[in-house]
Amino acid sequence: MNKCGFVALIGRPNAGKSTLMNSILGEKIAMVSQKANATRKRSNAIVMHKDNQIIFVDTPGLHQKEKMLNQYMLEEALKAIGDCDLIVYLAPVTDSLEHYEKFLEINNGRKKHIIVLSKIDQVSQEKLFKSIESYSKYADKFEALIPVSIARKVGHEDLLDTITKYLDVSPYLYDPEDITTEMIRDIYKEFIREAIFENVSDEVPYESDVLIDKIDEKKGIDHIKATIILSKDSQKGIIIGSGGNTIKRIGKAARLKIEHLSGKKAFLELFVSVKKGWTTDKKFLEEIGYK
Ligand SMILES: Nc1nc2c(ncn2[C@@H]2O[C@H](COP(=O)(O)OP(=O)(O)O)[C@@H](O)[C@H]2O)c(=O)[nH]1
Ligand SMILES: [Mg+2]
Repeated sequence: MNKCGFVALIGRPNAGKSTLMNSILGEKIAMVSQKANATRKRSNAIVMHKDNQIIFVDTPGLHQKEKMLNQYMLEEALKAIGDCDLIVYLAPVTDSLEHYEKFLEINNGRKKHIIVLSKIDQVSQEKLFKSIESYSKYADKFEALIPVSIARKVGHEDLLDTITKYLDVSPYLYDPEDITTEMIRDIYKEFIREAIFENVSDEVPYESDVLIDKIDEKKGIDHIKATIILSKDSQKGIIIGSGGNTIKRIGKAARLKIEHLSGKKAFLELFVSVKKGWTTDKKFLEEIGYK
């Protein structure tokens, strides 16, 4: 009698959702960044736990929707709530209850949820207990509250056991050998975007995207061509850097992530192209997959 179901990871940007998903999977497939709003699309990880299959759906996070791209990102999170069997709501232990209350409003009792208090390595025991206590006010709203630290690898087993408890008996939906239903090109795209977030600051990462033009799988080495899309001409110099230094660093960082996942050598060729104001260009957003 195995269980199987979809679990949406919901929480504000930077709560640690992507980190948690990667850490549970033990493979890195979702991008993690110190900067908020790095995750744009839903992605998933298929995790086998004691013969049960949990499909985690990582989301861009709940946030205000000013820009069209942000609006898309919020909708992605809402869709994940609609499609899942259970929500894991991530709250950094230092957050006030305000974010959680907003989530309660959005979810409106539609789906059951477990609260994960994340980043507990950042506070004292005393602060942790205080935080747990503050959530007890809403004890009738959530199924369980689990403190987790990815940095200290605390809470995983407990979380997976608890999730399993709230899933239904069901045949596996995916091959237990698979780790994700993502296309490899979507994962590579996220690796390059993550490398951009790591290497350039200010608005450039937010106003850039990546298109994978070609993946040529050759014996012993994969040849990947990708284009970095920017929204202003002035961003070109920033991405390329003096003597091409920045784009070289981006390319190297992304290549290492790709090689780590594929277990193979990779040759990554990066191009740069400017598409003025793309983050508010509905047609172009659709063209590159934000439908
Ligand atoms: N100290 C600490 N930092 C964490 C933990 N989990 C995530 N982070 C950091 O929090 C930041 C945001 O993480 P990310 O997974 O991208 O958040 P997301 O926007 O919710 O997907 C990153 O810099 C992570 O390294 C944790 O358990 N402890
Ligand atoms: Mg994320």
